[in-house]
Amino acid sequence: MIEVVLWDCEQAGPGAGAATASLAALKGLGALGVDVVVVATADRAAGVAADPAMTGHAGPGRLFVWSGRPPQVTELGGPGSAPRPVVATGPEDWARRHLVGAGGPDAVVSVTDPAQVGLLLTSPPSVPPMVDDRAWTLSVDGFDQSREGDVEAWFTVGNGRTGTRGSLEEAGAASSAGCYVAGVFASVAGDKSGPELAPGPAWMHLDPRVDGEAVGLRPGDANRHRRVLDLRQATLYREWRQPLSAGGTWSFRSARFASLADREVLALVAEATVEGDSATATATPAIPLAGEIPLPPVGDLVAAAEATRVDDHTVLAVHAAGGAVTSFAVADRRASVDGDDGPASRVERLVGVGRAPRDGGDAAGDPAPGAAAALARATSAGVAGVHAHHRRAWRDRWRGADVVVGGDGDAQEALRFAIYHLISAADADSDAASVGARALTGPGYRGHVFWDTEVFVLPFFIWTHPPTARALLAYRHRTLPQARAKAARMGYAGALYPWESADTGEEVTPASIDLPDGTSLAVLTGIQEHHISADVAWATWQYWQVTGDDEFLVTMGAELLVETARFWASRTRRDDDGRHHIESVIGPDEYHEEVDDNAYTNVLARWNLRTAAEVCALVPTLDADAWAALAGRLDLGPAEVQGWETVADGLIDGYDPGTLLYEQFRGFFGLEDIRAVDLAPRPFTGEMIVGVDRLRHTQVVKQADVVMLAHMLPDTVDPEVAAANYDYYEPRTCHGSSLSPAIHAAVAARRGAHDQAMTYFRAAASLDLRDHMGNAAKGVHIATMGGLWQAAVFGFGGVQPSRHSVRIDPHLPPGWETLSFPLRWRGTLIDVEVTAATLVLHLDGPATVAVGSGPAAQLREGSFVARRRGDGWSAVDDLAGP
Ligand code: IFM
Repeated sequence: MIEVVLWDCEQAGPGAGAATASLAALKGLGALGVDVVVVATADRAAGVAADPAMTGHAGPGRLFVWSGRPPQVTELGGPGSAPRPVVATGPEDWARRHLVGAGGPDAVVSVTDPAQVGLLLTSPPSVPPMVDDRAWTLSVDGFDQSREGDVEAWFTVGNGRTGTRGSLEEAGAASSAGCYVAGVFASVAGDKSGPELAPGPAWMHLDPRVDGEAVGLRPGDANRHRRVLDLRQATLYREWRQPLSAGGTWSFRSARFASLADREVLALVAEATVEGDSATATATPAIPLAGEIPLPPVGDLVAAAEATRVDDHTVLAVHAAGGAVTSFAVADRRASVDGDDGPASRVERLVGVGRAPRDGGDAAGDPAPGAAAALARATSAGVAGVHAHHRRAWRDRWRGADVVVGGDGDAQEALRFAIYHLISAADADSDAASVGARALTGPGYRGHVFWDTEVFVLPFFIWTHPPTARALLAYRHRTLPQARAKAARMGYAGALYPWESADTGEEVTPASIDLPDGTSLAVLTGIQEHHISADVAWATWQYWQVTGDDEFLVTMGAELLVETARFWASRTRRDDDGRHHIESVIGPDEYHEEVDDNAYTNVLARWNLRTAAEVCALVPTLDADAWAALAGRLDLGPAEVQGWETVADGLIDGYDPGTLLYEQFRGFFGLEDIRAVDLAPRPFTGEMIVGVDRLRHTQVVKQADVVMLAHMLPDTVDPEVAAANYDYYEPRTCHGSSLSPAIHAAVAARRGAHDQAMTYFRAAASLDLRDHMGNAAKGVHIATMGGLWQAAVFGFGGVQPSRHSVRIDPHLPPGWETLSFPLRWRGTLIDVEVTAATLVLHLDGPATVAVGSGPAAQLREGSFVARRRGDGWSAVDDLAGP
């Protein structure tokens, strides 16, 4: 797919008197989201930039002028349109590095006249062509009812505001179609399982018919059925050809997406043809209109649902139990066209989405006007225009996030699948919702938000798209009152975040769950799993360290850190000997409940207390007035901050310097020492293999617990200690939680234990794609997606932030010939390219970077190289140097 056109205007120039065809093509390319780089000599560049003919270009594609020796680039009409010197060997190199990243082979093309490409692109087919590039697609051929739920989850198209499962347009028996709107939960009075993401209308529904007869996909007679998720364009394609009982062949193509450029817009294009023999030659395929979209049934979750016709569109309103409302404004443009193989029926469907969560959030009242306004925006752009803006938005996101692995196609596929779902999961423009454990890809965990978001998902956004990370932290800031209320209810100060939350930020963890044998099992996580407060604090600090967003620290971050520190100060108990303890908690390993001094909880609580104290000293230097106001509002004085230091110094952490081991909690080493690795092939569920009653008396661990510490606090848990604890706990861990394998991969990769790292990386990579946990149909495990990215970037890439610099110390596993990824460090984009022998960094601005175990160096914009020296790396040299 062409993404950038390099137009060498020296051959057919656009200067004074640009050819009309070229200008029209230029605008056409821009409208399709294609960037154009006009390549001019230095003397002509200024003239080109000033040519009025160049200013009629309205995007979403961008327009640049490249001039050589020394090379510089001007973005016409872009931010600061002055020429900017660039480091690149030529315009193509620059375009790949700055505009498309890895892209596809035909992403950048050079022409002497843009009309050459413009003619190809200005009238795209109504259903965009499917791409067939394994590096950028996930495809499923045929139709297997038993896997359909998994496929629906994998093929979700989402933009953080909405998520639509990849169900067939005509649904079918095996389908659990779902469309969710972030933050819109149904709440049924008396339902002890808490609120649940409310079902939306199946807006992508079509009811294909031939001469009034429904056409359905039947497993046996689907002679060609293929679905392709194009990860780069975030578009789901389908092609289906099937013999009809009356003779002839039904042929159908569709494409759908959730716009990333305008999160309130969804789109679907479908085209059906009947290729007839004599009996069906005149048959008319039909795709019924939006008025026939099924609404979710009125029942427990849905109080009312109605479809009304307003002007030229249909409005589908769903009133969820408890007060949340969604409105979908749907317009179909329908046409009968002459397809290549006979008369075709075509539908172009645009949808505007509005939402009003139960309360809180950023939308209230009637969501219908918002939906109608979104539909009007989409209609004026048209499907092709909406798609162009969407592709453009995704291209920018991939440019800032793509991880490229050379030599390992499976790892590449898994990483791009993970990044696709991460970007699809979160909304940078709103704090009305956060990312649920299965994002918006299925009903798993009812859409509830766990620590998965802060510890597993947020790091990806912190390093690749800070506005999204900030929005997710803003959700925690918005819900501080509920976290304070939970702490107060339990007799503590500060903020105790709910173990599970939904739209309002209240604790929504179920109190119990019903077991198949009719008994009920108490769920204690909502009462005892308190580490989530420190997890939120950790993510807050990570965000500030990596972005340097002082305004966030002053307006939100400091309050989050102070209130969570206050919680820990009140949560500890002081012994007569002056040591502090945290009792009756559940750590990440949920097989052991009600434990005392869980190492993970205590070490993070200590870190939280100390970091909050540091922030109390730092923020006054950033904005004294804002700090005075905050300290006044929170009634915070120096004595309280001093008290945090005392508690932190006294906190027991279970660490034994003799063995280098952290005891997971007090008494853990005295439990029956059976090892998960000796019991059954992992992963397994501890309750099933060990037995519910015995499990808590053993050292079998559900998921990374002490090992999490090594991952999250590498400055506290040094490499030798990390290795000792990994070696102790890894064989005892059964990975009964999907969160575990990727973290083991990251920790093993960081110490250079490549076999273990790759085993766990592959386990995490196949968790959803091979359905290792048996529940992929309920939605993709978004924490695993974030964990995979962390395993690649923090593990194999060896990236680690510190207060003043970013350290990069890669360890490539055998089989990975190259590993490349972009990072955003304090506003500077750093492209990291690793091979066995070299580490190359391209910076688009200044940054303080440490390589290997060396000291930090101040680097400026440019390209730098370090070379492998034994186990480590040399200092960096200027790549352009001798
Ligand atoms: O947050 C996790 C928890 O750590 C283990 N059980 C599943 C939750 C949601 O993914």
